Amino acid sequence: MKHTILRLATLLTCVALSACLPDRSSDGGGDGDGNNGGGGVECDAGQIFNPVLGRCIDDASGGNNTSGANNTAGNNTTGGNNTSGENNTSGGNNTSGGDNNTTGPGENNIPDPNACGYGSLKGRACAPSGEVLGAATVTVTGVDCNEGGAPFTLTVQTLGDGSYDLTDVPSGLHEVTVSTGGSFSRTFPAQIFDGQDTDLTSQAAKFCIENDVDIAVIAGSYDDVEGVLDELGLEYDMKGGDGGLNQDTRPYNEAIDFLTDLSAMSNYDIIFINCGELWGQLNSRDAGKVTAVIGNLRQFIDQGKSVYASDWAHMFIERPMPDAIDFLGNDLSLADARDGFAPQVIQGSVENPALRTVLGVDTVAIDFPHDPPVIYNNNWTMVEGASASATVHIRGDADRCAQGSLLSGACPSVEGSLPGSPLLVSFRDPNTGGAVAYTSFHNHADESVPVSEEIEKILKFLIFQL
Ligand SMILES: [Ca+2]
Ligand SMILES: [Ca+2]
Repeated sequence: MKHTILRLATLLTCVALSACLPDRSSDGGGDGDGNNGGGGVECDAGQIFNPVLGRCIDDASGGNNTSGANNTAGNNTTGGNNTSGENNTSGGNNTSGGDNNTTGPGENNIPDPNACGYGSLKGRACAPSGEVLGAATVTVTGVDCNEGGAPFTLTVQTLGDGSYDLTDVPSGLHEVTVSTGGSFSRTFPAQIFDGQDTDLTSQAAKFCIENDVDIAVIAGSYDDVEGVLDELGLEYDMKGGDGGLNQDTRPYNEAIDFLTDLSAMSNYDIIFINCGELWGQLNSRDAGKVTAVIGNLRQFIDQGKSVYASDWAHMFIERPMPDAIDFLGNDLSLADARDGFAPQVIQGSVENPALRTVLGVDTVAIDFPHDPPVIYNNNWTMVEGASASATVHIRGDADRCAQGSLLSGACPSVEGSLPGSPLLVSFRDPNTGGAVAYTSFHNHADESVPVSEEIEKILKFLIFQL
């Protein structure tokens, strides 16, 4: 019994003095536990006093707090402005230290847009359809914080898969333009952070080439360039055509009405004229309008715009721009130029480096099939040279027709060849920016005979040069 009374007395004494047991909730200062910044406030167990916030906050992980700015213990020295230490998960303006700070040398730092230095920009160029665009030009323009705000321009060409990677880009908010050398482009802002990659690849679809180029297409019996435009997601207006093999006059009249109306033409940036019978029909039905059509096409090009014609439509670019492309023989003679034999497959040498980037090969098979009848292809229009300032994208040794009657479409066999014949030529006037482009080969009007994957890529590339 005596023993029991003594132990009870000791316990009562301890409660009164608050000194016998460790008191983890006592944080009123002077207790030596380091969890008091001087506020004189009692904090609960597992908390520390924050002098800036003026209240207790969780001390969740010892010296590395996971929440709350203005930590007084651990590696954080002041609120929101930690000057050292690792693994601060919130609070801005950490100025140095280890990982996960908002700036500084570690990993996973949230970039500071105001930090001046250099970063990189990655992405992928694409057509409006989302198809990748190889050999496109990516230009970044802005002011260089490292050079006192001096203007800068950086340029890179996309690879065959449309990707680009620009390094050593000054940090800051800049303007990025993706262009393809012709009418097509897209401009958007991009923020570059010091020491960081700005990688737009996963959201490339937001930055595809804009569908704001106005395109007119004139149909032709043997070509279907609009099928390629469809695949690229490009919009266009049909402006008549050659009326097909039955020589329908309604589309013919619509086409010639358009080509004799410069103001109507001027609503467009590019006119595509498909391989077909339109030139022959114009000369036989409306010889008096030939001069007006040629003059309008020339003025259209002089406005800085572009005309693409394939194969039997070649006079629509030869006549307004006679110096750009040297067609076989006398350039005013249809019979001279229409001498290509079909069927044949030409091993074309890819001469334009940009097109090589797109194709990933140096030579490409250019197929001139002969079947079915709608793509006969014999008597295809041959090129023997081009202006020194023109671009010959592809050339190859081409078999010519044995003497036959052009009017009857006869091309019974091979006789001779035209070595190194340009098969795809484009020309851009350095003064006006206007351009013409010509291909001997083309998409097929008959969809049951699709062109090869390479030819499709070539035609898509060509469209974006216009
Ligand atoms: Ca010529
Ligand atoms: Ca010639």
